[in-house]
Amino acid sequence: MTEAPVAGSSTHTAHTALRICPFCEATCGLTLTIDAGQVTAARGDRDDVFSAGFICPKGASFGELDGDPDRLVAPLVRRNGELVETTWDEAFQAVADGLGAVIAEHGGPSVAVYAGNPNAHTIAGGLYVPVVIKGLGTRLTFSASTLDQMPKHLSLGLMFGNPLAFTVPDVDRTDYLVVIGANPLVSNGSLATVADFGGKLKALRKRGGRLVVIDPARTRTAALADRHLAPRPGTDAALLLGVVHTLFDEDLVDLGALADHVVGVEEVRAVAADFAPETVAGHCGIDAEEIRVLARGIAAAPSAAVYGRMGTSTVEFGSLGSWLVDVVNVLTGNLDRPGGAMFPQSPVSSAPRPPKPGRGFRTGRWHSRVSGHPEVLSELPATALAEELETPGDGQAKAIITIAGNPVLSAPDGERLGRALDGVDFMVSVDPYLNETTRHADVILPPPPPSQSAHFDVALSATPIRNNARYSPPAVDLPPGRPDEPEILCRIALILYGLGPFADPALVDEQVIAGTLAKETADPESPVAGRDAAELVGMLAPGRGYERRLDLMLRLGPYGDWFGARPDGLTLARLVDAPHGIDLGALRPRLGEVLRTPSGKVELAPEPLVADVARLAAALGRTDDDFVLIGRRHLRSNNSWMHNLPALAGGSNRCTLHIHPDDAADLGITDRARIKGPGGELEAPVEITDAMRRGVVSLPHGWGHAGTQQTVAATQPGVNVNQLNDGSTIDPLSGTAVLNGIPVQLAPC
Ligand SMILES: Nc1nc2c(c(=O)[nH]1)N[C@H]1C(S)=C(S)[C@@H](COP(=O)(O)OP(=O)(O)OC[C@H]3O[C@@H](n4cnc5c(=O)[nH]c(N)nc54)[C@H](O)[C@@H]3O)O[C@H]1N2
Ligand SMILES: Nc1nc2c(c(=O)[nH]1)N[C@H]1C(S)=C(S)[C@@H](COP(=O)(O)OP(=O)(O)OC[C@H]3O[C@@H](n4cnc5c(=O)[nH]c(N)nc54)[C@H](O)[C@@H]3O)O[C@H]1N2
Ligand code: SF4
Ligand SMILES: [Mo]
Repeated sequence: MTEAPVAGSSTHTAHTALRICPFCEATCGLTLTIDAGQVTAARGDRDDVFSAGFICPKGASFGELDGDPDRLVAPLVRRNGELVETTWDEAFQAVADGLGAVIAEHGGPSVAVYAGNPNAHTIAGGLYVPVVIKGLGTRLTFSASTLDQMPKHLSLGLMFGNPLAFTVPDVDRTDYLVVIGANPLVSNGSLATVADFGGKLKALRKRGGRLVVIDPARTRTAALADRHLAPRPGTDAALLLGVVHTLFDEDLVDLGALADHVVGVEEVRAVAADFAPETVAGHCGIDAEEIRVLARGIAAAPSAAVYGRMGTSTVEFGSLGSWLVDVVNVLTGNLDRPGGAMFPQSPVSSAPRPPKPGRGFRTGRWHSRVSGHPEVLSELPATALAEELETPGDGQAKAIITIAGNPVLSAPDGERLGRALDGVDFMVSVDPYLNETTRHADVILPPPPPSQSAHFDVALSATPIRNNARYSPPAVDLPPGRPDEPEILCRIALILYGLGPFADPALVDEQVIAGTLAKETADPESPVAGRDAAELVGMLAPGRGYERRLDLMLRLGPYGDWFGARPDGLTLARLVDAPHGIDLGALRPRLGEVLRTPSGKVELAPEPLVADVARLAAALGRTDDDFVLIGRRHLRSNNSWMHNLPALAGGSNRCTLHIHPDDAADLGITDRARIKGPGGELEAPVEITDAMRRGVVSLPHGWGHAGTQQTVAATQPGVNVNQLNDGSTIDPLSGTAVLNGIPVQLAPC
């Protein structure tokens, strides 16, 4: 992947290398300039098959992010209460001793795991976090998913029998896009992998399409829209029920080609009967006629897609909202058709099997010990982590492994979580920074920076608006003796398997490979049915364990070479030979391949969701005198871990409260406000802006930096919005924290 030397550098031999950006879900291809092992510049790779040169300020700061002097270069272990640098061997020995002692006394299931957001962006997160969890045999697994998209997994699971069957708006081809509770111009998109989302929205409007944005704030995305509706926070599910009601009421339901593949339409009609636009208008703070116009617009468009994200998900009725987004897509015939909401096909998913009914999707196969929350996708709510750590008794979490997560800032009531983390017998963190969470650890194992890591989008290959496959080998060699993140996680797994801290990490991969091939060769529907597993193992590219596993997944996948059966198919070697990636074409209808419900059809009215509507009905009459708090993201930020770079921090990227001018005047608030929520009180500087709906204020998350080694972040720490939240309100079906729509009281200070 190393290309020609860069001209004009006489003393160094600078060169360029291509690298997929791991900093958000847009997965842009970058061209890095590398000088003496340091990334000195980054620009968009114009030849990238997916992103075609797009880059944002974070990608452009790749070098600074990669070379941040506060990144840990050596592991830290706690000695006499202090975290001090040590060697890798000593660090892994400390992990073996510390976890070993807990496991000997209480068993692997007493060790909790918290996996954070960057796992969605690394090979290690995709391929090795599951191995660590399996090695523990623990049910105490937590992740950022219950601070984010778990409602979507739940609704996809119940509707399609597959919680990973993401419905992605076909932004390139749609005639009518409804963005509800998302701000892709700032976030660059989420659960819809789109490079240059803003450019594509402009293109949509230029070709005569319509963009409707539903958001209590006039965001940058809303500013681009033909129509902006600003509802009260937390009311998307009611609003969408009003849309569904209108579709039935005005005879606009038309399933088109889906008609034979959907059950539950009449149940949905019955559910929506009580939610006329006039009934929900007051609750939503939107005129009934606006809701009807929205429904008519979606129904009348040649193609349309409704796309919801954080504002629809991390709210009181997040599962209902996530479900209703796709209910509207189905009722208007827009699911699984070009221009609608479509199912991408990941190159590392299984090759399609013939359509057949599945076992469906179930939650609650076990429950959390303290509050009895149902498991969802084998996870418990992140808001339940602290109580599982701190409540004594059988089944208490005695140790924890955090991987790429900072829940002390990102989850509600981090102060309590921090105390709980201090109370465990042993804590390991795999993280490049000493931060608000990892400072509680006994051992911190820092992965190398992105330039020294290979990249493949294991998770995000399930959500692109155009199918593709791209791989970046490390752009810079790892320093001798430094393990990459796959190796770190493999060595933890080997400790858990009882093989000690110094076993060969490749053992993990060879075991996974052998297990996968044994299953595939025995499966009559597999493309390698009946073949000799050992012979297939021998055909895998030599290389590091993760390379062999990626080769395996690509070759068994829908575009794979099926181990020679389709010689033109994908292998890792082919991806390496195509450094700008391989385009696999526009999304195509594939509902039959996706569906795994017991009925073999789209289940439009899953019982748990229908039952939850009663909770929503009860909320309709509720009026609140308080203000309502929502979140806010910034283009030059990423959750909690990008406030440490001079190029990204500062300017408009500040931890301030946004409030409408009339609200500020009523309250006598000018430059600072005191904010009181269910979990605590904070003071923050104020920015007065008519972009906010009246009665709604926003404060970004990921701030409140304290007690860490992030020197730039420490100069502008901000406050931790999640300290206003005690975490007691969750979306009950998915266990997802309510992060948007929190009642707060405001006062000047
Ligand atoms: N109030 C409020 N709270 C929110 C949100 C909100 O909108 N409002 N958003 C929520 C959402 S959507 C999410 S996803 C969560 C995020 O929740 P978390 O994932 O818990 O938090 P992050 O801030 O993303 O922390 C990422 C951690 O990964 C580390 N890291 C970065 N790169 C790597 C890597 O390559 N390998 C490893 N091992 N570690 C790495 C960073 O140093 C940091 O410690 O926050 C949630 N919290
Ligand atoms: N620059 C940047 N990019 C990021 C991140 C980042 O921190 N910074 N984080 C990444 C992560 S982890 C994620 S999950 C994605 C999130 O991607 P998005 O969901 O697109 O990002 P948010 O800014 O959280 O957008 C949520 C929007 O919902 C609105 N909202 C709040 N409450 C409600 C409500 O009740 N109803 C409606 N309709 N709207 C509401 C908010 O005003 C906000 O504009 O972004 C990713 N990309
Ligand atoms: S949009 Fe996301 S993937 Fe693209 S350069 Fe920016 S941070 Fe990286
Ligand atoms: Mo997220």
